[in-house]
Parts: sequence; structure tokens; C-alpha cells
Amino acid sequence: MSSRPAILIARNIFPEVVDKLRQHFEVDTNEADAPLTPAQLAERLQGKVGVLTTGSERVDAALLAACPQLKVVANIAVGYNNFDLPAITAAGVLASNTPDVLTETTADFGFALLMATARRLTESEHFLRAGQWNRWALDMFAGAEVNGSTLGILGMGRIGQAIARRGALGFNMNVIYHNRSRLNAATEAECKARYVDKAELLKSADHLILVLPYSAESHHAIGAAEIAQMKPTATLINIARGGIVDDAALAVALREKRIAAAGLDVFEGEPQVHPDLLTVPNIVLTPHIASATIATRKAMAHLAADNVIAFLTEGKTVTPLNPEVIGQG
Ligand code: 8YV
Repeated sequence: MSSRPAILIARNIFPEVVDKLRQHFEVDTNEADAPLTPAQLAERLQGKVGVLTTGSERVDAALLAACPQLKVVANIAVGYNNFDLPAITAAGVLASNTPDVLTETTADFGFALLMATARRLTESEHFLRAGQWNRWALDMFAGAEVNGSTLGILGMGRIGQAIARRGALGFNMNVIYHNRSRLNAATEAECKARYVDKAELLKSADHLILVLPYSAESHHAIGAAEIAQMKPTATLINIARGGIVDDAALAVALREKRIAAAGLDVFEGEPQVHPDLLTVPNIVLTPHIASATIATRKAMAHLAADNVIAFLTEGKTVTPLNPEVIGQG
């Protein structure tokens, strides 16, 4: 029997990252890539000291109690609402995420989704593919202006700031934002973004993009009441997390044209998608791919691996969520 520590990679990742981990650990993989149920995850984690997770694995008090030998949980994502961080910290387990490496790529995608939604890209492509294009018309698929319009950003962390720069510098947009805490003046000036309260953000944005973390506090931050405050010509873009938007209320609002259109990369209960969202035309839907470039997904997997290696071989952290556990127990 090997004396090397054993870890689990809960979902399929790049072979080069698996090889890197195998230099240090006995590595169990999930090459079938089917998300593990909580019971399967607990079973696969027996005897393991570390795990690389994605948004499909929940790490909570029940899992930690079933896996008392676990020392580190490394999420291959910047968002970590699949972690019960207080429970992980209470168990003395190190948690990490993958900030920074996906910021620009995710902001690019946010802009792509905004452009596609405002300019009705998928709706017009479906029309063309269906053989319905038999003449050009002046108002055919006429959408909303992006350049020079007002971009509203809800959640102004790293990704929100990167989107603000794209809007202000690349598209000459008037950028307004709302966040739990206001940015310092230097960062606001650099992003060319103006802080407003949520009511003004909803009322003034031509395009509203959501980039805030999911929590009990942000659950349904955009529901029927908020949509009612938006311009009827506005677009709504969610690249943050499912559950921040009330998807059922959004489907009704889109059907009734209370706002012009929506672009969604994340969904409540994904990979399930609210059936009513699938039948409204004025929507662009993508399967949670905002960070999905090969380079960025590799960088995320490497960073998660580096967190596990640094912690288990040297007791060090790279991008910890709860650095206070170092030195505990
Ligand atoms: C991940 C994401 O790919 O980083 C995040 O928070 O949403 C995506 O970049 C996804 O969560 C899989 O873990």
C-alpha cells in the first residue's frame, strides 16, 4: 500500500493537471464525469485528504462529518456557493477557489452575451435557419443600441470592474453600478463607473448585467418587482448564478415584453432550465460557459491543483477562502 496521501478529482479535468497531481498524490478520478450524488461523493472521499470540486459538488457539514480525514477542498470556480464555508472552517478544513484567472475571460463573455441579447443574435439566426428569411426589411430584428447606452452592473467585484472597463472604454457607455460596498474613488475613476442605489440602477440601465455572488441575501435579487422598475426597452444579463433572478418571473416579463430581452448563462436548478424560458423568443440562453475558454479552464484547474499541492505538501495556501484554518488543530 502506498503511503502517499490520496485525493479525489470529483469531475473530469485536463490530463496535464491530473499528471501534475499524480506527482504528489494517489489520485482517484471521475472519468465518466457524471456529477456524484452526496452519498457517492462521501463514499469516494473515504481515505482521501483532498478534493477538487466544481459547482456540482456540495461540501457541507454532513459531508465533512462523513469524511473526517479531509483537509482541503479546492473549488474549480471563483463562486463557492456550493461550499458551506462556516462549516468547512469549523471542521478545520482549508477551502480555496479560483479568482483572477477567469476575470477577463468571464467579462468578455458577459459582453458577448450582452451584445447577442441586445442585437437579437440567436433569435435572428433561428429565423434564418428555419428558412423564414425571404426579404430584407428596415426594422428586421432591430434591437437595442449598445454603444453610448447606459450599462448597469449589479455586483462590482473583479468581474464587474472588468465589464465596466469594456463598456466605458470600448463602447463609450455610461457605466453605473450598485454593490454592497462602494468602490474607492480611484477604482471608480479607473473603471469610469458611478455608484447608484439599486432603485436608480434598475430605473436607468439600458442593459443590466448581474455579476454578484449568490447567497441568501442575493436570492431573487431580480424578481417581478425589480423587473417592473426597469425600462421596457432594457436587456437583463445574468452571468452570476442561478437563483439571483426569479426565472419564472423573468419568463412572464419577457413574454409580456415588460423588458425587451434577456441573456442567461446561469439558471435556477441548472442544468434544468425553467420550461417557460425555452419558449420565449427574446432570450439568449447558454449552458454556464462564461469562463469556458480552453486557456482559462486550464488555468482554473491548475490553480485548484496548486492549492491542494501547496497545502498538503508545504502547509501553504495560494488562493484560500479561509486562511484562518492554517495553524489550527
Ligand atoms: C465555473 C463559475 O466554471 O467560476 C465560477 O464561479 O461559475 C464557472 O467559472 C463553474 O462554476 C464550474 O465550477
